[in-house]
Amino acid sequence: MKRIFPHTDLYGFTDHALSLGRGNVETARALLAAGVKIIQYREKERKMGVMLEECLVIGTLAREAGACFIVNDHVDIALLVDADGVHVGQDDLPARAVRRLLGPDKIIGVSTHAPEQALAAVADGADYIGVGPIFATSTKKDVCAPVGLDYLRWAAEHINIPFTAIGGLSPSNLGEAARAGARCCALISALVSKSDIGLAVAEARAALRAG
Ligand code: 3NM
Repeated sequence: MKRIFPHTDLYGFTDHALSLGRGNVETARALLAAGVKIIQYREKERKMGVMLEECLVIGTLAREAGACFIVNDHVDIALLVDADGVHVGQDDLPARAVRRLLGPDKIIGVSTHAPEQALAAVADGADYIGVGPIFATSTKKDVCAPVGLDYLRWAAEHINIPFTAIGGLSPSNLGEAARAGARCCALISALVSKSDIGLAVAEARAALRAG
C-alpha cells in the first residue's frame, strides 16, 4: 500500500539526548497523544539493536494512532519494522538508491539547504523534503549556517511536493515561518526538551495558527 506524507502542521522527532531523561518510546507516546501525525526516529549515538527495538515499539504506536513513522538514515531498520519511510540527509545514501531498497510505496524524505538540492531531491524521486535550517540550531551538528526565510519562501513557491520547514523553530518564530509559506513545521528541541510535551505541541500549534 502506498504510504502518503500526511497533511499536517507539525512534524515530531525523537532525540534521546535532548529529552530530559525520557526514553524515546515515552517521547513518541507523548507526541502521538498530543495528536502529532508524523514522527521521525532520529538517533545518532545508539546501538543498532536498541534502535531496532525502539523502532518496533514506536512503529506500532504510530500505526495505532494513525500516524506516519519515518526512520532517519537506517533503511535496514525501516524495512525490518515496516516503517512508512526513511529520511536521508545530503551526505547519506542518495534518494534514488534508497528507492531501490524501499520500493515504490514507501516515503522518502531528503534534507535540503538550497534550491539546487531541493530540485535534485524532487528529480531523484523524494516524496517530501526538509527545508532548513531556517534559524540557528544546535540539534543537528554538521548542518550548514541558517538559510533563513528566503529559502522557505522559494520552496513554497517552487516545490510541488510536500515540504517541512526545520531548524531552530519554536513558538516564538513559527508565525514567521507560517507567513513565509510553511504549512508543516518540524521541531525537535522545542518539543522534546520541554517537560510537558503535550503543552509544547499545543503552544506550537497556536503559534502556527496565529501566523
Ligand atoms: N535537520 P531543532 S536542522 C534534524 O536543516 C535537523 O536539515 C535540519 O532541531 C536541516 O528543532 C535539524 O531543535 C535540527 O532546531 C532541528
